[in-house]
Amino acid sequence: MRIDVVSIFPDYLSPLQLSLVGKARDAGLLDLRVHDLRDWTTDRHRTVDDTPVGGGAGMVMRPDVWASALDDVLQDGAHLLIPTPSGEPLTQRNAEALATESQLVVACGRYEGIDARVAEHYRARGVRVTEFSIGDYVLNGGEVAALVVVEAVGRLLPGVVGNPHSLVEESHGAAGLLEYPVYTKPPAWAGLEVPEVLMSGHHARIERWRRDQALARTAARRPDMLAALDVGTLDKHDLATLADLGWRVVDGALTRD
Ligand code: JEE
Repeated sequence: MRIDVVSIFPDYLSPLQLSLVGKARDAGLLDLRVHDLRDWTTDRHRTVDDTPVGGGAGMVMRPDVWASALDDVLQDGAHLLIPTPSGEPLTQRNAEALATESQLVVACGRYEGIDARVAEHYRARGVRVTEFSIGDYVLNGGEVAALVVVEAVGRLLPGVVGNPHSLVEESHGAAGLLEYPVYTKPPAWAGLEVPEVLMSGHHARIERWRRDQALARTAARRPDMLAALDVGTLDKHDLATLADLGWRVVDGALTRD
């Protein structure tokens, strides 16, 4: 896969040389190229922004400079990704789909964002364009979102994760619950014990304990995920655990008491 990232702060993307994504690059699975948008400016001051039409705070990135850059970088069949606070949430499902693409181009805006006609223009030309957000908080630009999407996609490329079993486990575990807590040695540390059941060697009891932990964590931290859960994936013991946590099935969906 080829990924191009275009930004006025290309140095912000230097973490991509490291660790997991760096391994994908070294292995030749990922051709990652970072570009400076200002290389496509033509004026003496290398201007990339202008005032918002209709008024308002801040500056907006000019469509002409962006189109010069994107016309050069986009290959046939590319998927253009535009981070924006008003985008659709980036999910593991999106990352899995993006991992099958031949080229991703991430257009990192700054200021108040990129002139909306850029997305419109490339859609009209038949380019797949996704405006996405990494969460409900406001960043200063798209660079951190580019790091996030490159890491999320990069680790899914065949041959990148050291242990392919962990990816299989992920697609199962992604059955709509948060993960159970994990422990390593020593069995006692800082006055805290590893839960007894994990040392029992009793596989069925361990599985049940982990499932209950996942249910309790999800109830406490992500009640939205419980409410959206397919109740058909829950067994009798799950429902008993959830009842103890104050959740029951009403009209085929989990509801808080
Ligand atoms: C791309 C510029 C900064 C700040 C206006 C009005 C928006 C843009 N999850 C995410 N949070 N933030 C981004 C993101 C931020 C960006 C750009 C992505 C380009 N900025 C910027 C403020 C505003 N605000 C009030 O509502 C919130 C616009 C992002 C992602 N992905």
